[in-house]
Amino acid sequence: MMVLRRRRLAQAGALGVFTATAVALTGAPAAAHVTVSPSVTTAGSYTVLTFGVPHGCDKSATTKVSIKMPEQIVSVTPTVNSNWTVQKVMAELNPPVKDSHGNEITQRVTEVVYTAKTPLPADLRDTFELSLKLPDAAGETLAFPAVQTCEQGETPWVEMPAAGQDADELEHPAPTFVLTAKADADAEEAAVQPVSQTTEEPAGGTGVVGWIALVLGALGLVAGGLALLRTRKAA
Ligand SMILES: [Cu+2]
Repeated sequence: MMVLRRRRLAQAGALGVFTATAVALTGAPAAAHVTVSPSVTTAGSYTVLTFGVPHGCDKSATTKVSIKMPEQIVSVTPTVNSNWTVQKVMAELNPPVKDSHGNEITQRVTEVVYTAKTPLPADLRDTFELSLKLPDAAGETLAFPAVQTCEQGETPWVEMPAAGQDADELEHPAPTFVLTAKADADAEEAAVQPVSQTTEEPAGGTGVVGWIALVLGALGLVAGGLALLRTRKAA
């Protein structure tokens, strides 16, 4: 009796684990929305933003993706993608600003539009990379509202969470990320410094070994040369 009950309990436990895993796995697609992955998030630095389009509008293939730029971003260099044509939508900048080379910029990029040469099937993924300079506003959230147009319908990835709300609760969250402070980036970099670059050459360390190897190598050469000479003489 006791054994039977224990077996039932174990089976129930296993079933529980299986179900939890299944739910977690099935939940994954919902989280795979149009997102942005910055190469760096450091305020004021250059970065490459990768926008991923992991699925269509329900079962419909994607024909166009337009990505809006935050106000603070002035110029953008989109990466070409052979499946798509790319267009930059410009707007007047009033007043004009100066770029890092002192050149006057009178227009800013408000939107980047990728149009499919052949529609992207709903079960395939593609990515778009934009190179740009991040604004000097550490701690600020940058949002890139994107509209995904499909053969049937469209999906506006433009929702922003209310204060204190988790973006995961939104059905169509806008791609966003938070700018980080340069100090954090420097600290992070210092933390991952490879040992070899920071430490002094240990006394009697690898330098000496190097010298020995060199001398031995030279000796080997000389010996080899002598042997060659000897054989030639003998011949
Ligand atoms: Cu999704």
